[in-house]
Amino acid sequence: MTPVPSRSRDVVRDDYENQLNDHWEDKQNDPINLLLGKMDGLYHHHYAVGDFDRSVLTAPPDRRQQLILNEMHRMESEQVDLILDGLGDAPPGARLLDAGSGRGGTSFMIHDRLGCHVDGVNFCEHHLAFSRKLAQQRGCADNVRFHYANMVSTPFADASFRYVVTNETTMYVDLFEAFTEFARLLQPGGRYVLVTWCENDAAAAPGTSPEINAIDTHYVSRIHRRSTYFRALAASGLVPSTVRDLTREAIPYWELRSCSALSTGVEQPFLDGYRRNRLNYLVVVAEKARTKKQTAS
Ligand code: GPP
Ligand code: MG
Repeated sequence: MTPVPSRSRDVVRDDYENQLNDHWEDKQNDPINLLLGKMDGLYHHHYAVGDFDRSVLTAPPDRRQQLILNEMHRMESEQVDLILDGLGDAPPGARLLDAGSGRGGTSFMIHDRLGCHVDGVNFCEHHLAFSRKLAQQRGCADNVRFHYANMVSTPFADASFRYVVTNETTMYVDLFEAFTEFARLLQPGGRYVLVTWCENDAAAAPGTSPEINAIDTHYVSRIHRRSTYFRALAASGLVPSTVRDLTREAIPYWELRSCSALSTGVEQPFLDGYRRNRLNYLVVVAEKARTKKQTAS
């Protein structure tokens, strides 16, 4: 197995990225993710949409906490359907970039379901070692590879991917930089599927949402405004074909998670942010625009 390199200045480039890298390198004992992943080997670093089985909240006390965790894991795994639906009928073997691949849950699910050849990028070293080991164990290490790289500046050739996905990772990057990179990597007509939480410009002036500030502090993130996503997509030649606002649907997961003994304190800001419509949960599918020359050939 390729060894994971230690922090490189080409990859972790500035003070903010160093701080972010520290945050993730320090987050190695996170039972709310590890205990869920242990159930079936799919370790996620994203949340979920849709309702939960309310009966878990009134289950006998000795079983209740485990049932809550089971339900959270079911929801987090089903959340990947948002991406799979956005990809549509990807031909087997198509190349796909998972930008910000965490411990690999989304990459493995896409590979298992669609047969895509997946490259995940991440600059958290223990996440990389973890996901590479899982790929070996799952017998898919030739087709699901994890690279030490910054998602806004990857080592891949122009037009080498048919698909790019980001599953709740873009709150860590400059969107103009990231989307320019994704457009470079995509083939003409290639597709980008974005799932993210973002600040609703229509509800709050920049920097004035206490919920958003609390979430940013918790995760060392920089939540972007909804309008910034669309400006950055347009500036990069990525043309949205579908936009889904799933803000209401994002609430139940946080209600359930608030009842878990493993809750981390970030639940209330997410609940308040979504309920007050200051935080939005979006799924966007965008295609790379073709140039005149590409259209003619
Ligand atoms: C938190 O997921 C996810 C983010 C802050 C988005 C970026 C994720 C990357 C791996 C880059 P989590 O599952 O780690 O949060 P929690 O521990 O609160 O469940
Ligand atoms: Mg989690």
